[in-house]
Amino acid sequence: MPAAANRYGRAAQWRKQYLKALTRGDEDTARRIIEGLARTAVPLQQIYLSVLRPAQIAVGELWSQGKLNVAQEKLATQITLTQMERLRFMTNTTPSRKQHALISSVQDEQHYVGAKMVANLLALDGWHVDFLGADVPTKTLLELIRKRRPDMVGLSVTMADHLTRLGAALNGIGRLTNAPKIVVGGQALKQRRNAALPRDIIAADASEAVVRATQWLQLHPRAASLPDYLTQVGRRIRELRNHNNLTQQQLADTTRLTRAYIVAVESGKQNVTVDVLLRIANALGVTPDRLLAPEEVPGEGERSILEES
Ligand code: B12
Repeated sequence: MPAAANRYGRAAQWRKQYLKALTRGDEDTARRIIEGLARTAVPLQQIYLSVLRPAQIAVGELWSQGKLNVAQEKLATQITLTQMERLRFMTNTTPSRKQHALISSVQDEQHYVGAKMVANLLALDGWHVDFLGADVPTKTLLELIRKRRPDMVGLSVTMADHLTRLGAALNGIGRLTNAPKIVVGGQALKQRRNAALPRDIIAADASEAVVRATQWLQLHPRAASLPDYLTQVGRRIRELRNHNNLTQQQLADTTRLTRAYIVAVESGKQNVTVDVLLRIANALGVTPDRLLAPEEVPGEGERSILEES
């Protein structure tokens, strides 16, 4: 098995073990798992999005099933936040550009792990970052933005009840002279089609926030490597196929390709021609650019680690 595949296969196992450590409140084991991943050169972004985030979501599921209480949920979250910081310090995050981002959760919003991920990934990308954390009163947020004049403001909202707070903050920022770019994210915006917000300011996850930020400010538009790009396109196709309730075989039949070919495309192992891309896009009811753009599929359900075999 190629080193990378092996590494990511092990990452899936470690994800389960990490969740187990969280549910036991076992910080030592959690730390060892994360250190192990970092040592085998799994990128910080991957650890955040493929290990820590799913584990936190699974903790939420266990809490809602009454299997963990609030104290255990809080302990798990503190363990995760500690690992995030440790990873940040293990990686060089000295600001290497003059761009400045300010990241915050909206007023009343107590959740801030996602916002912290965005802040840390931007720092890793060389940004100066002010991270404000949870429940920042809108009035004081606006005052600070006026004072510190960030190039970009990132706002996080998890609970749908707090979307009005987000609206108030956006209105306030919009009225500032030389208003900064805005990016918003968080679970309350998952159904982005339903959100009464300009689509282009919503980012699906922390890594997309970084991509958007670099595009907007025309910072080093990063040329993704071909394998990375194919993986991204493959993932998008799989998400859209699931969204359309199609099996790989059904997609293969409609596109006159084989199932093995679809498997290879979805796993980023197959470089596709424009002809194939068009056929797949047509079968999925989208334009080809939807397959190429780094964008979340609305309504796509994530598989929980609790269900992973
Ligand atoms: C830990 C936790 C808490 C902690 C938060 C502590 C902290 N420091 O953050 C505490 C105990 C305070 C808490 C409180 C509550 N919680 Co809570 N909580 C969670 C839990 C288990 C984990 C959150 C987390 O760490 N997620 C991991 C992060 C990384 O994911 P994320 O936030 O989605 O972030 C990603 C993206 O959304 C995006 N993103 C996020 N922010 C931003 C910002 C920008 C700019 C961008 C670009 C992207 C972006 O990027 C991130 C990385 O990809 C979740 C479970 C879950 N599904 O997430 C429940 C959960 C969110 N909580 C829930 C509930 C119900 C509550 C309470 C109402 C419980 C109560 N009755 O008191 C309160 C609400 C408090 C409030 N007023 O906000 C529900 C929400 C259900 C719903 N949608 O209505 C969940 C889903 C649990 C569940 N399964 O039912 N909670």
